[in-house]
Amino acid sequence: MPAITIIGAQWGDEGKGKAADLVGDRVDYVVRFQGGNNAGHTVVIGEEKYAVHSLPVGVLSPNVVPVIANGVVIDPEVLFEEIRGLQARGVTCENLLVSANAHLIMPYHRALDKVTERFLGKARIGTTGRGIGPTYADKISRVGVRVQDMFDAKILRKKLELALNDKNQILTKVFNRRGLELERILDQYLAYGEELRPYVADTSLVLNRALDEDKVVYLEGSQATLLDVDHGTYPFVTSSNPTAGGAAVGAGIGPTRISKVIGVVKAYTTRVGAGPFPTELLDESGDWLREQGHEYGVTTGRNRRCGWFDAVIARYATRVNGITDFFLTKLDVLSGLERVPVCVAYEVDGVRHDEFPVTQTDFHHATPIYEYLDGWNEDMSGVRSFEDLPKNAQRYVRALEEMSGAPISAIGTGPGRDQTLELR
Ligand code: 2SA
Ligand code: GDP
Ligand code: MG
Repeated sequence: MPAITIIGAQWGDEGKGKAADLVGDRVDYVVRFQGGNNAGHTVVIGEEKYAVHSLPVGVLSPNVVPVIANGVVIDPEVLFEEIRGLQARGVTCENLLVSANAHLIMPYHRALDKVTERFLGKARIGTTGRGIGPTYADKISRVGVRVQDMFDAKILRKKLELALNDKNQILTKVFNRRGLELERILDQYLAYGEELRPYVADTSLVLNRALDEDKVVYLEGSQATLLDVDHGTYPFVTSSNPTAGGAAVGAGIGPTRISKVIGVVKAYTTRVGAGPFPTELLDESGDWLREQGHEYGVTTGRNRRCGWFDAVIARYATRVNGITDFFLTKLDVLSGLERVPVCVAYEVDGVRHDEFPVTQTDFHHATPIYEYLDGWNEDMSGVRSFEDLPKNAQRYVRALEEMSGAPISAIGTGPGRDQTLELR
């Protein structure tokens, strides 16, 4: 059986958690392949609401093996807290597998993320402050610390000496902060190593063997296409590759193993943190969407910026990810509008752009060209088939499908497990 990838098609928080949970009983492995505890994926099961940050959503399905693969960055303390929190609610996490090659978020990464953001002032990215960027920067600079380093005290000490030489200089001399103590971090991470050891595996080998045995592997993306360090709105991005190509690298499988790429897309758009956002609504319509859609960060609690659906972005996501199917979420949130604006193209300095502009400068100056579709008022939380949706909601879905370049194969009509319409 092939691998299936699920990715965010916009700026994150599209409802990937819910989409991944839905397939829980049909897949064998659910794999996080990039990002870290900057993610916040919500799953609502009956009356219970779960938010997972470091763990894949598959941890909530008893027969699934959850995997944290090589492309992820791990803050061990946060991971253990999350595991303990879930265990207290009866979720065992005992099948969890963690790659020996995943990089570790260290205390100096968190410190540097926070002070850099403060230092940048108005130019800040609006990161989650979890140390994600500095950890990936060290990975690429070849001075990162990996999970397997916690099993070798000598190596860990050497790596920490090298890192702290540099980081303490920056923290104390540039940012006027206190330096960090090597022995303390060493002891802490050696202890984490022992706690993590039972979960550590060659996850690439496990996943490849599983695929050889016709098992279903589900690759669960975090963040989203426009937060991708290569394809997103750089520099207002995260430091990994949340696009579908990143799934192969981050999980240690070949791209030919992936046969399906599901793009999760919201019926409108949100963004957390700084950066350009052409359809953003700074008036009461934006507040209305935030209230109706409960658009607040799952990790940091920040207000999400809200705007109308942007078909240029959806088409771009289809292109850079090779999306085979869309999962359209939160259609229910739009009930109550007389007309629903959809951005079909941009205007930049008097020129129409049907595709994502080549330069960020143009994207910053893009103003949306809207088409207005007729709205609907009916509550759809109890609707269980496409044909039972209000006619104008059906037309809205078909119009988005037409503009986005890939079929919509599922629709979310509420946060619950049963509030999904499958179309094909
Ligand atoms: P970072 O911390 O280095 O990854 O931040 C860089 C940018 O990436 C954005 N980012 C996110 N955007 C949406 N959702 C994310 N996860 C949380 C959630 C966010 C939260 O599910 O709600 O709770 O605030 C997420 N993670 C990173 C971030 O806003 C920066 O723009
Ligand atoms: P993720 O980061 O992509 O997993 O998304 P988040 O969990 O951060 O944010 C999505 C939010 O929308 C969560 O609170 C979900 O419970 C909720 N949600 C997901 N799908 C739907 C839907 O179809 N309708 C409504 N009303 N809420 C949804
Ligand atoms: Mg989220």
